[in-house]
Amino acid sequence: MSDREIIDAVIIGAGISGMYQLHKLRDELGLDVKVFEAGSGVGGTWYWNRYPGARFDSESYSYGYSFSDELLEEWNWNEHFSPQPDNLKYLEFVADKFNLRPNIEFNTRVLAAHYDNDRNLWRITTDGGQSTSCKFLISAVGVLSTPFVPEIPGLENFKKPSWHTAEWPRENVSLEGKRVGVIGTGATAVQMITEIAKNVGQLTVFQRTANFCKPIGNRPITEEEQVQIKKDYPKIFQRCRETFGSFLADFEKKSAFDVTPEEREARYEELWNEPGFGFWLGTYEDILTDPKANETQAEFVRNKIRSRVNDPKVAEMLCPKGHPFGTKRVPLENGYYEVYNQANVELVDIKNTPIEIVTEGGLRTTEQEFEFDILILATGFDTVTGSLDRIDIRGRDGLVLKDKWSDGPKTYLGMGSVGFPNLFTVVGPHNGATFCNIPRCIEQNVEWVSDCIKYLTENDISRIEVNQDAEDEWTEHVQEVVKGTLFPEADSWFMGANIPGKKRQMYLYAGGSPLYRETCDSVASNNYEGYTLEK
Ligand code: NA7
Repeated sequence: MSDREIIDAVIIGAGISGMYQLHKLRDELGLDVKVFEAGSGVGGTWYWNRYPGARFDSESYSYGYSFSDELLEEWNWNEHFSPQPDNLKYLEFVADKFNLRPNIEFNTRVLAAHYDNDRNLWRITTDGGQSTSCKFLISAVGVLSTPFVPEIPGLENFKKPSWHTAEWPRENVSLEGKRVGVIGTGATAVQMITEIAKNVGQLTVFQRTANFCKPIGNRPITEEEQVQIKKDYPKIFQRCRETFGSFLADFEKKSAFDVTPEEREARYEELWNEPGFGFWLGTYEDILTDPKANETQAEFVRNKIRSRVNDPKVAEMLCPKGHPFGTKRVPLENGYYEVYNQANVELVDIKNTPIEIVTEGGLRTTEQEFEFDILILATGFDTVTGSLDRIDIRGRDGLVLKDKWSDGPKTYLGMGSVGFPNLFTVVGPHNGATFCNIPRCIEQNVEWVSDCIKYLTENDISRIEVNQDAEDEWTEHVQEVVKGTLFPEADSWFMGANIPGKKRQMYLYAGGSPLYRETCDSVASNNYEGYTLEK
């Protein structure tokens, strides 16, 4: 197979990161760039996740791109927490505004990327059977982009329609009057269940682990607010640069026990009623480190659930008990708990009464048989590493990335790995962008990579590779950061614990966005300390 072409850079994925990376490299550095995208359109997460109820859990105006004043001026968000159809329109608007599509090859999945040591080139093979060689390879594949379908016995036997939430049918499917089964109760399920419960005939939700959810506080943006938001953009983005997770909310600089129980309760109530993530990432600073402090907030949520769900037995099933509050992603909801007060909705605890087998028309637990017309899998993703693992990435001397990471990822800054020269893993494992109001950190990642490529180009450097000691230190630091926190106690996707057989460890960088940004900046200003650069 001969190279179709040799270009400066290939980007894998045309989601929020890939689109901005293309704009930076092509329009600011003047490079010859190609993006390969498996979908038929731009948008990544917001292209694939079309399930009813899908929306931002970040304030819309803190989530969009910040790099273009013109774009900020031209785009109006309709709701404080924008729904998927609007989010996709926004990303399509960005693609048109910056004329990104001509450099994107849609409906094209990257199968392999092999590094040619002699020529210092990456050779990319796609499912179209063609190959492209490039100097720089940037993976922008996202952290929640490989749907996970668990091995539930008999799943292949189900004869009626069934799909994963991230593969919601493009044609309009109506659930009206239908008997629907849903497996999973994560952030996706919480959004979807609330929406579909409005018109399904019968809904059966199979829950393995109850989650701590919190009201989203969404509403339309008024005209006056629109004007104010535009004025406030510099302040909004400045605020996001300073907070731990680049959200508008940030932890208080006090312990949950610095105040009286009454004051604490009042503060929880206030945060509960505020829109967004303040209740999770804007609470007392020891909530995610001190089990006793954590329990005060966990019990507050359980009491809220008990007050909203009529049947005390169902309420207890919905009360999370096996993991600390906030150690799994807190789903934001809008009437989720009240769904279980509907006569046509049933909650089934599959921790105590596991699914034995999926049948042709439903499923059987150890207790009961269920029949549906449609089965929806809201079972999450092979997160963070899943999409990289599915590409045959081979670096120097044929080193296979998936093999190198079989015992957990090893990276420097979550941006690169020893043995893989000229590869940048935007929002990769261990990257600060993984525990972040993601577009804020995507911009940081993309700008850092672009500056680095500019530096290499201007200095005639043909190859950049992570040093072993830098990788060892960062990889250890990523795990160190969560020692002494409660995160390791939860079976979360943060810990890789949602995928059977996956190494259990922290896959995200939880040191906070400001520290991550500072570290990246310092590496760059010290001539890419921790890397070897070769002419
Ligand atoms: P999540 O948060 O990983 O949730 C997946 C759900 O599927 C969760 O309730 C799981 O239960 C359940 N699940 C997974 N495997 C099984 C099996 N084998 N049997 C029964 N139930 C299962 O994915 P989401 O899509 O909701 O959210 C992902 C992220 O997207 C979210 O964090 C936001 O950042 C946006 P479990 O809790 O593992 O017991």
